[in-house]
Amino acid sequence: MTRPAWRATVLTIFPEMLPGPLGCSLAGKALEGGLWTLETVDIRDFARDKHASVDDAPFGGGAGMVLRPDVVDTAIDAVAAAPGPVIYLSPRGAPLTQARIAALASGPGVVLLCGRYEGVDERVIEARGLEEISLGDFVLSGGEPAAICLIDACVRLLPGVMGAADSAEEESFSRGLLEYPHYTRPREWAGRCVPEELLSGHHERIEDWRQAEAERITKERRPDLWVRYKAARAAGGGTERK
Ligand code: 9WO
Repeated sequence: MTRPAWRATVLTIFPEMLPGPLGCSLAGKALEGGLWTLETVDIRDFARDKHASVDDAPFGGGAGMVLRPDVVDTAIDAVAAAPGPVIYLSPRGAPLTQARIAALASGPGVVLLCGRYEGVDERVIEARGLEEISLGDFVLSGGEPAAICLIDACVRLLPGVMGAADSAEEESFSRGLLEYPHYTRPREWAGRCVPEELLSGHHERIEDWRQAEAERITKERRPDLWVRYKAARAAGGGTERK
């Protein structure tokens, strides 16, 4: 028995935004190669009236429009057979982590609801028990670019998408540290030399240097990650995720 390809289902009023950048490069090749599949669902197809309105003015007043709960609910019904959790991408969501990405990528797929305007009526979020996820503390004009980012992060982890070299030796966040610096030819550029350790050819010395640099950069730039890394290491979880 071979399991079906990982599936991304995207609910949006701008289906033409997909696959977008996911049609290029690594993700695009994997899509063409059938390693994952993409279904876009136009929320507007589930509008009830003849004007196909999906949004309305907010109760209580204020600027902008809100996506109607009945329309969004019907659109979610239409993808009931789609595999994976239904996630609403919003700045109010729980911060997305590499650990959540890894969990989603190892599952059957994901259903992503993309809001527009000022958002989605709160009642459909409650009634559906939607998981809300944020990529960071900023506001987009809609959830679609965030959906594209989330899918990209999952797809690169799917078996066969990236070279075995990369997938085996996990990067940056999986180890709980930021990435160490990278260098390529030329050995000297604009008066700057490649660190001597990397030219030494001594595998252990190179690994030590990279580990020290990853720690230095994490300490400097992300004291929050550094605290967690140290705690995980103290607890004996050398490969602890999150
Ligand atoms: C717009 C707005 C306008 C006036 C006052 C308050 C407001 N809130 C918003 C808003 O948050 N709009 C969102 C637009 C509604 C959901 C879809 N949109 C969205 C998703 N913007 N940014 C994201 C997002 C998703 C994931 N990670 C980062 C940002």
